[in-house]
Amino acid sequence: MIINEKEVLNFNDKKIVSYNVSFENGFEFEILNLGGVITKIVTPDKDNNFENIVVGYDDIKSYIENPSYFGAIIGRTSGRIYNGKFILEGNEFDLAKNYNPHNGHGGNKGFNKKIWDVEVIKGDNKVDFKLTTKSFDMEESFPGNLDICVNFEVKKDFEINQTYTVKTDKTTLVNLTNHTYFNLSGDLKRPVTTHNMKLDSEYILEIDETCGVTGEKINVKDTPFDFRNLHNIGDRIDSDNYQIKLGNGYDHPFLLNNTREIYLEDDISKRCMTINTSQEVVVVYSMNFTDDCVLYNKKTNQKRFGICFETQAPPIGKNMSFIENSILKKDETYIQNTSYKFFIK
Ligand code: G6D
Repeated sequence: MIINEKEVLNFNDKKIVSYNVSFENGFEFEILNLGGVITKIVTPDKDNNFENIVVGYDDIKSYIENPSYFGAIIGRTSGRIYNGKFILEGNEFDLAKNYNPHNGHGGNKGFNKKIWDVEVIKGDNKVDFKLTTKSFDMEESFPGNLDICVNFEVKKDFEINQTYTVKTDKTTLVNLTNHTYFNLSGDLKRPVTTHNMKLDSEYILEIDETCGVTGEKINVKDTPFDFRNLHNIGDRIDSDNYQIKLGNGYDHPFLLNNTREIYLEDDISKRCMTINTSQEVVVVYSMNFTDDCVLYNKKTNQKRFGICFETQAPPIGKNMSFIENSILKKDETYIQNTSYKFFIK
């Protein structure tokens, strides 16, 4: 295996560094210290063409703003916190309403904007990329000093295991995820509407017209959200379903059943992946909006060119619904895992 560290940008006197591992079998992974952004996951298609299966920008400078959170670690919290406020132990906290009228993805300067410390630990047929950082008391108006570690164990046999660990010195909210957009066609050849997905989930969390979670569940039976059997992603993505219209596609938290496994395949390249997680929810986001940045396929039309599986606790909805799922107390350790496995059908 070849491990490569490279300064790719100097921004405000901060070094943006990429960390890359490529194995003898062609599997390749690359991550930035900026936001823990995954810029490359390279796997073979049925004809052994090795191509990138994550969405990314053409110009590395686009990752400074990264309006779509490509590949980034999301925190302190994921998704929207309804009305950008919460009450914890009798104290009210007012957050940035960057997802007006809600707070989203940790606020104006969430974990996707941090320059993480990166330790590269070489093992037998694997490399651990150990990302650590701190978040200080009242940073983005959240209480508590946090020590955060996100470890990416990248194994030669096309596997990536993420472990998220957080400790706090006072009761706070923590709900981390990864915001990688996957596209199994390889090098963004085709939109993900050509992919098929299987997801063991009977309920989604209802969103309202502000895309905030209402606190109610909706059974997926006879809806475009039923992926309990393998189903094409594009088939119902623009259907006349109220929740689909509110999200402008898929942008909903799915409550995972006990298997907590998601399967994605591309019938043309025959690339497949499974996601397994300790988390109780996955927000499936079908890239329903585009930002103005150019992708590495030199295109700006990004709509539906990626799909995110934001494994997490349920977003905090109306009337602080689900807040208990994101509370971390001083004597507790937040620890969650999500793994990716890539293979050919
Ligand atoms: C949109 O509503 C979606 C979010 O879920 C997503 O994370 C973001 O775009 C990138 O706001």
